[in-house]
Amino acid sequence: MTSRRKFLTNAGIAGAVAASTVAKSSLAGIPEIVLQDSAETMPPLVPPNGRHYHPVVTPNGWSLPWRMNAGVKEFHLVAEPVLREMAEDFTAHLWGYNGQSPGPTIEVVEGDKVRIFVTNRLPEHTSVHWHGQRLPNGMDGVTGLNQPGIPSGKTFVYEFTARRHGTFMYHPHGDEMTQMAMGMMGSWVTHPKDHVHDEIDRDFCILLSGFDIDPGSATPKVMTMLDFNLWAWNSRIFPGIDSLNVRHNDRVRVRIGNLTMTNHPIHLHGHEFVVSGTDGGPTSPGSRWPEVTTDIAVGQMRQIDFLADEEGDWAFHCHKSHHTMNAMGHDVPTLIGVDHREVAAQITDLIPDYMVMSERGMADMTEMEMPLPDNTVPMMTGEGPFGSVEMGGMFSMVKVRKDQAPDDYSDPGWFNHPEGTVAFEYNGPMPEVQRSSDAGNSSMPTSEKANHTTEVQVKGFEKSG
Ligand SMILES: [Cu+2]
Repeated sequence: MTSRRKFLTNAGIAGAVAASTVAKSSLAGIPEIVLQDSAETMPPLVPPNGRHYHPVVTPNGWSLPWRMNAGVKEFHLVAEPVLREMAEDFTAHLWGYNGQSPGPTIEVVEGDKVRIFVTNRLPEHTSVHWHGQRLPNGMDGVTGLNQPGIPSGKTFVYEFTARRHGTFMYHPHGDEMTQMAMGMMGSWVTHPKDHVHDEIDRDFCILLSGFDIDPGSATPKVMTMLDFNLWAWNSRIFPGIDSLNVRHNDRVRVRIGNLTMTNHPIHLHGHEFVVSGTDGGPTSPGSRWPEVTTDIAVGQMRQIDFLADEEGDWAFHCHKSHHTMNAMGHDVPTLIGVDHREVAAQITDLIPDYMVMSERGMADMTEMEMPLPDNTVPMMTGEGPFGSVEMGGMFSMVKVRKDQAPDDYSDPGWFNHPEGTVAFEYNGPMPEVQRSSDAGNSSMPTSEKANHTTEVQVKGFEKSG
């Protein structure tokens, strides 16, 4: 989590970057390259020029500064290999833009004329597709179809007007499978030119991505089709994903784009939201209904809005339980000798029914007693105020606080529950077990199988009297 002190330091750096890139002396040639070497959440980039808008915050990310050149907003994206800290003690060798994966969020206003210089520092050609935008066909970025690929070392220029407002993405459209598996993608927000957007107090941007990186290694396997083992938000995995920190009664918007190879049902605890926008733009108010989970299909964007009117630390995560786990470490050859599970796997080859891993559920896996290889995050982890959260991957929190200052996005720490509002242990007598014999009138008849009961004895659990 981003500490308050670190966050303020970063606020200073981001402010300086934004100011320096609009220096009048540099208004010739190509815009300077702004790199980001931190995976911390940067504060919103308040527009230094152009039309006013309410900027977004990209958790564990940042927005790209621009320069204004004769009425055109000019950005400079650099496609390049990057080192991305996906969580503490785990850094991946990815490809991205301007120092990080995902690339910086690009924010413009509806009607803005935009020029994006794309410099390719990858070892192969690339291109950028501006997913969801209305633009001239030759600016759509499909290698071979709309343009030649941008060769290594070359810079191409894309020019178009941001014609409609909404949530967009950008990603390569040349050797797409490799380049997206390596983390090349970014968010794009076109703010409306009227101030509809001011109805929102906090606006967050999250890109969903999937990686296949073996424990102990650092480079994704790019040939993987479906069996990804790391599920990321903005190329971060829990417990590395910063929480979304808001003030009580804030109107909160979260824009989520899916550039993985599967769908993600994104679930918010404690509140209902509406889908206020899709890939195609804002939904009409009459078409919205309250939900607590919305499924985001491959290639889609969803914009959800809710009123943060319940204080606390609310889980916010993908509801596919395998997507809230990190890579499993039990089949890693380097662990042989200390890992009883590895032995179990070999025994399983001889005795198929032999089981050791989940005798008592998987919670034991949380705090693995064996040493992990270097550069790896445990499968289920994350220390909360009551113990391990037993999560990984696509999991974060929305922290709602009465005393969060309006412009403060920093982590307020754990929620201080009012007395008597936390689930507690019952210590009284247990009633006798009563079995229901009322099958009802319309139940299906049971089969005529011999009725026998198998009692499972779990070692270490004595029957309580
Ligand atoms: Cu998911």
